[in-house]
Order: sequence, then structure tokens, then C-alpha cells
Amino acid sequence: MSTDDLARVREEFLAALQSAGSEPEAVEAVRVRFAGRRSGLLRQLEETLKSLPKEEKPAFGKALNELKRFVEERLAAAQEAAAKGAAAAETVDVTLPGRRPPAGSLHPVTLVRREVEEIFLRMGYSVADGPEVEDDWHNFEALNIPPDHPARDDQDTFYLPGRLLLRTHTSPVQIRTMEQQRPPIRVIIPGRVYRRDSDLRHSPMFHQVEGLVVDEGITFAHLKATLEAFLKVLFDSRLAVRLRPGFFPFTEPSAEVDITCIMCAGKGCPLCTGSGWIEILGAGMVDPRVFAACGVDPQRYTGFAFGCGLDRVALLKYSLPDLRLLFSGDERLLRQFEGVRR
Ligand code: 2NM
Repeated sequence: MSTDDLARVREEFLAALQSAGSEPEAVEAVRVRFAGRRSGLLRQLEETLKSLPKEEKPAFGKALNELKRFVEERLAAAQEAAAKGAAAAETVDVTLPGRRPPAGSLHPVTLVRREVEEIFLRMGYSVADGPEVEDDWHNFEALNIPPDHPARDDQDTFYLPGRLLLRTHTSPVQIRTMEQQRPPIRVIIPGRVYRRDSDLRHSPMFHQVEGLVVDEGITFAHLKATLEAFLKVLFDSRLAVRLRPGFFPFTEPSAEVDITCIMCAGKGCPLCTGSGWIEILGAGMVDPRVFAACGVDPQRYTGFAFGCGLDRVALLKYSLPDLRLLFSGDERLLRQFEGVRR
């Protein structure tokens, strides 16, 4: 072992450092190999020094010290460069254009619900909601539908354990509203309702909005004007509104409400089956028996109520072919509503 060998170690060290570049892990590997405390090359050379003959020790020792200082200096410089490089790699380039996250969209039924809410809020109504799991009293009894009433059959109810049921309309929330607050009442209730019915035009879960107005002196004229104003804003200011006699256990008199067919403007087409009219709402004057059941004085107060299927409105407004499309989870439907806000 001679000072020439030390010169060779020096060359090897420089070559290793060169190929490590400013890669922090590579620089660290070079440090361990040459300057590692336990078994680095320099440590081994110190052992070699001890075993040399006395006369060779001074020259070798001096050269080894110089090599150690050289290695330390170069390593320190390389470590600093590597640290800087790592920091630079973490820097954010603020001039890059932003990446736009994929936008979701509002479901057509949500769009229609919000639009209906907005129209009635502008007319001074409030929006209420209530439980989807109901009891017999709020869903049927208080609405003048006794246990043997035929209306129970065509409302094919989902019954739950513990004398509970899934509400078949949002009317129970109107009952709860009348039980809890005194007139004047102006409220709409949008929400999910459930009926044992499933075919092309029926889904076991669908959406309704119902409205209720109670005060002294409310007449059928108020009902008619309110629904006409509502339907003209929701669909088309040019449309006509037609009332036909109807029947509901909870209203008397009751009416079915039609609008001019929005496909053919009343000329007659497959959508309106040639009639030029489309049925859109049910409505009526609240039956005094319903008021009595809720603790509202039927001598003093009158009121009107109405109900409307939101899913059907969504189909009509957006010219969608099939009710089931609304509940299919098909993204191709939702993508067509991207960027539509309300
Ligand atoms: C409809 C049609 C007619 C209605 C009545 C009531 C209540 F609770 F006030 F009696 N709520 N909703 C009503 C009236 C609903 O849906 C087609």
C-alpha cells in the first residue's frame, strides 16, 4: 500500500461523485462507501496506516489526511447541491394553467324542484319538509281517508313494522304544518313519496310537490289564479290552463288541472293523445273535516291545496322520453345537464 494507491482512491471517489450527480440518495451512497464511519474506504485506510512499517507511516499519513479533507469538502458540496435540487423539484410552477375538476350536474328533478320552490318563494310561500316514514294518522286518517276507504287501495302503500308506512304523498306534511302553526299558512312541500306501483309510467318512488294555503276568506278564485300564475312561469306564459271536476277525499270541490300541450301548442299530438291538453295538477278546497282533524276552525278558515308530480314535469320540460330514465343512474342523462344551474 502506497501513496499511489491513495491517488487511485481519490480518482475513484471523484468518478463516483460525478455519476451520483445531485441525486440525494446517490450522494449518500458515495458518502457511506468512502467516508462511512464503520467500514468506509477511508476508515479501512486508517487501519492500513497502523500496520505499515515505521518509516513509511509519515508520508502515507500525510497523504491520507489530505485525501480525507478532500473527500469531506467534495461530499459537503455535493450534499448541498443535492438538497437544493430536491427543493427545486418540489416548487410549484404557478404559471401553469389550472386543471379544471370534472363538474357534476344537477338532476333534472332537482332543477325542476328548485324552480318550483323559487316561483312559490316569490309569491310569499315558505318551503317545508317532513318525515318519509309516516303513521296512519298523518298519511290517511287526518286527510279524511278512513281505514275502509277505497282511496287506500289505489295508493298501494308500503307498510313497515310498527304500524308505520312510507308516505304515499307529501300531504302528511301539510297536516303536520296545520297541527303546529295557526293560519295564515302559505307553504309548499316538495319531497319523495312511495307507492307499490312499477311500470312504464310509474316508479315505486317518485317526487311530488304539494301546496297549502289557509286563511280567512280564501276562495276557489285564489286557487285558480295561483295555479295559473305558477304554471305560466314554470312552462310558458302563452299556455292556457283548464280546470275539470275531480275527486280527492281531502278536498271539496276538487279539480284536475290541464295545460295546453307543450309539444304541439294544443293542436293535438301523440304526447297529449290528440286532445291538445296535458294533465299536470290535482287541486281543491281543503275539506272542513281535514281542518277539524288538525285543530283548524272550519267556521273561520278556508283554504286550497294542490299536488303535482315533479318527475312528470321534468319529463315534459326537458322532453325526456321515459320516466325510468330519471332513476336509472345513467350518466349520459346527467351529462346533458352539466353547467345548468338553478
Ligand atoms: C293533491 C290534490 C288536491 C292536498 C290536500 C292537502 C291537505 F293536507 F291540505 F288536505 N294536501 N294536499 C291535495 C289536494 C293534493 O294532489 C294531487
